[in-house]
Amino acid sequence: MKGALIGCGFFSQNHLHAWRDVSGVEIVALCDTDAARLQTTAESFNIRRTYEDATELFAEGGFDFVDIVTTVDSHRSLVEMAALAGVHIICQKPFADNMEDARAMVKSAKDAGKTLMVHENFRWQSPIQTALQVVESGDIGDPFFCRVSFRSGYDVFSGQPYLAEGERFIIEDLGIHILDIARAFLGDANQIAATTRRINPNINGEDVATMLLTHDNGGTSVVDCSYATRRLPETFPQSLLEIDGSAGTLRLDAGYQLSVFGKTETHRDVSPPLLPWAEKPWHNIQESVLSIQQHFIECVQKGIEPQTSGVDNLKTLALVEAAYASTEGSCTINFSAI
Ligand code: NAD
Ligand code: 89V
Repeated sequence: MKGALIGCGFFSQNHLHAWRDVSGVEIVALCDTDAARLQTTAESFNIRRTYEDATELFAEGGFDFVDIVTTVDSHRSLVEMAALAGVHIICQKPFADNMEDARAMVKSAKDAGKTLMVHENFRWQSPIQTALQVVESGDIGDPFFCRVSFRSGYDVFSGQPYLAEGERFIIEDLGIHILDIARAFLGDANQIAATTRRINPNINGEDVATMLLTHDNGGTSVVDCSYATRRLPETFPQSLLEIDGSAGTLRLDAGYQLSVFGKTETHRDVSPPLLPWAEKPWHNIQESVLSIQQHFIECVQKGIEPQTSGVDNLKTLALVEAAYASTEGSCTINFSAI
């Protein structure tokens, strides 16, 4: 399959390395409004066709799917262009910063009969996948409580300066991943209550958030995230898990240490592999980029719905919107309201 990639910034380099590792896929064209970034990336990855304007990229075509790796404000126009051009779409998170844009993008892909997947990669991290397999095996019985915790003092702003600028920060950028992990373990949620703080005076948005979710199956999740937590060892970018089930417990502790106390009792190191192009501590995220892109291609080839499809992601985005609404109104938000 041939692909085009739009957005040659910080994170796209991981996508491009990972695409090289997906068998049967070739990225044939690149697009970025920033000519210098476009040129450097084209040279690094030896990609001949380059475009500064996405309309020209789609007009010339010659690819089966597009990988959109721009920040959120350009997603709707690019997804709609891609759908009109009749190509499959994988788009980075946050998919949208409002539900109206998100629903419009889902509709455009549906009308075009093309696959639309959101690059929601945290649930694809291999330690999280291993934990999901344990829970799905029934080893700890029916899960009734889940805590997903991401607390770090890592300086994300040097690589991604735009994160310091927006009115919204941690729930929209990072909490979105952690909420998606809670959904992967306990299913859809119908209620959320959230509190936020801004500790770092040099950014505009919130850098600490604590969220309490009620799931449709009666389960409860606590989803907590912070970029204001100086700790040793620094755990960036690990999501730690505490899952209690009717027949046991699962813990994913710092350093990728997985303990299961259920029908079996095991302690395992589930550290992600360091891919040849990856570097610590990002290797956990980088490996998940490869896994999610492989999943996208498999789904397109088999004609099946990806796990984190556009439709599925509406539920994660609704949690993000409800979390902000909860902090604004100091109240619990019921999902029928979103
Ligand atoms: P970036 O600002 O470094 O790069 C974005 C690039 O897109 C820029 O080069 C910009 O010129 C280009 N661009 C913007 N609008 C365009 C348009 N209409 N047409 C063509 N090019 C356009 O941003 P980044 O840090 O690479 O982040 C990109 C996205 O990836 C963000 O949504 C971010 O949240 C996400 N991200 C995800 C992860 C993850 O683990 N899933 C990690 C980091 C970033
Ligand atoms: O995944 C992300 O979107 C990144 C990071 C992990 C640094 O928060 O912004």
